Amino acid sequence: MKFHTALSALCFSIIPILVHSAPAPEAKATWVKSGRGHRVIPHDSRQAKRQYSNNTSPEAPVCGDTAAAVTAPIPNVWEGFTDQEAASVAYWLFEQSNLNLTTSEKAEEWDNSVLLVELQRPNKTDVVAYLDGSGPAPDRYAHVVLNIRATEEPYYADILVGPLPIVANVTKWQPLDYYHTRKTEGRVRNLGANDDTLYEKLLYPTSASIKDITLELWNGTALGHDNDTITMWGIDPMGQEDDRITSWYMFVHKSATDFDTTSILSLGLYFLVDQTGRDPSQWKLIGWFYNDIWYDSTEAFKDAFFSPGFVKLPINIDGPWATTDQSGPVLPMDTLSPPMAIAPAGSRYSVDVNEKYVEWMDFSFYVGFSRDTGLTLYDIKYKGDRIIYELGLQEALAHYAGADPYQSGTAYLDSYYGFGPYAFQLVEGYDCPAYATYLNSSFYVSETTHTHVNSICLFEFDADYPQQRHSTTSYVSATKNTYFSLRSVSTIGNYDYMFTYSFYQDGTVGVDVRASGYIQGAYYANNEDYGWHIHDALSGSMHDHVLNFKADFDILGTANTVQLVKNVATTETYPWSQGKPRNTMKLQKSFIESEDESRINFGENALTQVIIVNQNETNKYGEKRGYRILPSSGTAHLTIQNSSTTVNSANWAGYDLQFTKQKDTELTSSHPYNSQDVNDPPINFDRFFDGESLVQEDLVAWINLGMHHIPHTGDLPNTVFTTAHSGVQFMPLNYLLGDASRQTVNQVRINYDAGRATGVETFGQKTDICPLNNEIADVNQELWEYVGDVVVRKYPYDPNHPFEEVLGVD
Ligand SMILES: *[C@@H]1O[C@H](CO)[C@@H](O)[C@H](O)[C@H]1NC(C)=O
Ligand SMILES: *[C@@H]1O[C@H](CO)[C@@H](O)[C@H](O)[C@H]1NC(C)=O
Ligand SMILES: *[C@@H]1O[C@H](CO)[C@@H](O)[C@H](O)[C@H]1NC(C)=O
Ligand SMILES: *[C@@H]1O[C@H](CO)[C@@H](O)[C@H](O)[C@H]1NC(C)=O
Ligand SMILES: *[C@@H]1O[C@H](CO)[C@@H](O)[C@H](O)[C@H]1NC(C)=O
Ligand SMILES: *[C@@H]1O[C@H](CO)[C@@H](O)[C@H](O)[C@H]1NC(C)=O
Ligand SMILES: *[C@@H]1O[C@H](CO)[C@@H](O)[C@H](O)[C@H]1NC(C)=O
Ligand SMILES: *[C@@H]1O[C@H](CO)[C@@H](O)[C@H](O)[C@H]1NC(C)=O
Ligand SMILES: *[C@@H]1O[C@H](CO)[C@@H](O)[C@H](O)[C@H]1NC(C)=O
Ligand SMILES: [Cu+2]
Repeated sequence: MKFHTALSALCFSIIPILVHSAPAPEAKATWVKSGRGHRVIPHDSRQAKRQYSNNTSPEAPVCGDTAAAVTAPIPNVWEGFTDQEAASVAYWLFEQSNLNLTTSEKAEEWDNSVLLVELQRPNKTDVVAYLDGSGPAPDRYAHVVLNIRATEEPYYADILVGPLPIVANVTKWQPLDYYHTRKTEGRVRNLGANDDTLYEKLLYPTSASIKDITLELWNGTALGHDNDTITMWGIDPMGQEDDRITSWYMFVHKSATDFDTTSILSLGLYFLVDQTGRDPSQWKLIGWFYNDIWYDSTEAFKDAFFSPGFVKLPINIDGPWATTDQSGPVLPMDTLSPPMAIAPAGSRYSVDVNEKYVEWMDFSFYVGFSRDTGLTLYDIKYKGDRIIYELGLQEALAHYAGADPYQSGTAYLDSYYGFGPYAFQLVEGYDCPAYATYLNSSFYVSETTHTHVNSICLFEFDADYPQQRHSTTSYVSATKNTYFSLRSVSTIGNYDYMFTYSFYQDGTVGVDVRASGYIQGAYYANNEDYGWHIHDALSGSMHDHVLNFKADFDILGTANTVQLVKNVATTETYPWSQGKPRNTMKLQKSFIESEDESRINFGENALTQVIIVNQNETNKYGEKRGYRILPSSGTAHLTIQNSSTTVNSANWAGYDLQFTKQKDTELTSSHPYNSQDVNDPPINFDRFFDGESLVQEDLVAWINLGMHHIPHTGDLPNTVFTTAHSGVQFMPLNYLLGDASRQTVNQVRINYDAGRATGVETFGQKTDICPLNNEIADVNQELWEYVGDVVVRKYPYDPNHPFEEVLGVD
């Protein structure tokens, strides 16, 4: 989450490094590439040896088959703009002389520019009518974010342009703030408008003023030269107390290798500046902090530093310890190819690539993608009924703490940087199985559309355990656990978040987030109470990750209620207990009546079940049909109460689960510019809670996943996905009359008697498999097809020459 502050949110200096350690293998002549780069293995390759049953169809399936084609029942109303649409909006904006826009390429700190042109997703009220066939397709509007800097008080402006298509002299724009809790015509102050000047006029001169000290401590300088070996990182969010804008800066070593190591090379010297306003002459240094001692001037710091007895602390130096390449002795047999997943019959799901619509077994859904939050799933249906209207990330908070002011002041709200722009191409065979189907994602930046090819993957996977089994003295039955996943990874600065949405044959839907990449380490001095000492002068700085997801449930319609069912210890006397009390347990069932009681935690000892039910949809036994929300891996909400750092900008972070009545005006729990005004942010989630009834209403669940992360030596060089994992599941509860997974034929019953199998029932499974011989060798070949970005210029836009080869756009 850490960026050099001089980089704007839309800078792309952080591109994954692909280290080519071996020459590209020669492409083999037998490989036929399909349009999407998926392998098509010739049919005359070696046939699979083993046949498992007699159900052999005459046509052998093909390995690496992409998803079957399907046509979405209705067009995807959440899908982003076509190149043409985005270009037309960009043209129109630049024609509006009152907006006084400068193209991003030319824009400097005192020019207005366009930061975003994106589809404004339509209101649920309009979409549901359309989905259900009782209303027209919703109008399309553009959500535009302007960076207004040709003024003393720079601000970001959310505006709405439309309806589309653009009609000259007819199309209008209006402020967009109907889903903000603070009504300021969509305007949010921009605290980063002066970033370039700030380095030039304040930070480098400050660093230069103690050049003698930086040279003596670290043999380096931070002066803004290419040969600087150290640099300065500012806190996010900036200090915003008493109408002053302040920031702490920390010295760090720049990476001395090609690896992204800077976030673990802190040097332990900090300074505080007042950077309020746009006039550099008003900016000033407030003081220095080193080894737990505060100096209120540069002079005081220098006097102390050059006095006898000044304690100089050790430093963090880049080296092999910080790089991720293979190191250490090769483990026994580890050079042999490990087990790998294959799809022996090709894909078993269908995708409408144009509409980003997916069908797998009894599930279907649409995929949306946005700059702020990346992937969102819409209109998730199970067995023909919508169960969730919208499911997606809202915001990710990484809230640090420490005895030093840098860690104490850091609480990243990552939608500021955007999950969309950082959802890079996935690595086939590593991020997703090699046979997965891939979709592209696109986002607008600087009058271009960037496409990250193959940045969303879809695949079936076989869990390493069956979903059902039972043994008796005469038979054993077991069912394969095949599930379906949709995945993307967003690398926000030093950290990589992997988001996975999974669908299971019993009707369960899962959401998982995993974290990897480089930690933001703290300088170790005096931080014993805030982390572990994990390298020479490095502390694994404690922090809470809290990631908020919106799940707009529609269980058999929109009239839903949250039911709580709690196991409680009790002492009961029963008619049969002959007057003797018995210490036992029973259920306590209740409903959440209103938003006054809808902010809850999963609770101690997993005693409480949280279920979204439709009270009017009971099954034949009179039980309400519903979906239960349960953690599937640890979850977390924010430890800190009433944070001094985030103030009102992350009020969604304090509970595991929060329920509100769905409203078009309460669209998102967070706003990407909440960090710009933490006291009075554009969206203050607390304001959603105004006592409304939640009984048989359209409900939204705001669910927090997260981890209390205290990095230890095992987080070096990178945190591992293995344990940095949080997950939640939505499980059908009394929803159907039995377990839906009985429908799969991928189960077996083996009868046996007297030590022999007497019958094997495989329920009509087909076991044809495609030839597998080239599978493993091909995976490495695929890695050479990693391409990164594709960029389409929107202004000026030339449909005949749409592509610009740009990698690492700055
Ligand atoms: C295939 O079918 C034949 C004839 O029906 C049967 O004898 C044989 O056991 C079957 N093989 C398998 C593997 O099921
Ligand atoms: C328009 O923006 C330019 C900078 O790009 C600025 O100099 C000028 O004053 C602005 N004009 C108005 C009318 O705001
Ligand atoms: C839009 O209005 C301007 C000025 O009022 C006029 O010159 C132009 O022709 C109009 N364009 C269209 C497409 O009507
Ligand atoms: C200090 O840095 C300079 C220039 O980067 C380098 O040439 C020199 O070897 C360094 N000295 C030490 C003691 O590391
Ligand atoms: C670093 O670069 C600056 C400016 O280009 C130059 O003046 C200085 O001598 C260089 N320092 C070293 C140690 O190479
Ligand atoms: C992804 O983008 C690339 C490059 O523009 C294109 O060739 C490919 O067809 C796209 N894939 C999909 C699934 O749309
Ligand atoms: C739903 O059930 C409640 C009683 O639980 C009843 O009052 C109400 O009319 C029902 N609504 C519908 C739409 O059936
Ligand atoms: C939160 O902290 C601030 C500053 O310490 C204090 O003024 C405010 O009353 C606190 N609010 C709550 C709800 O505790
Ligand atoms: C969406 O709903 C909001 C809040 O009711 C309303 O202000 C806005 O105009 C609606 N948008 C459209 C396109 O109807
Ligand atoms: Cu972490």
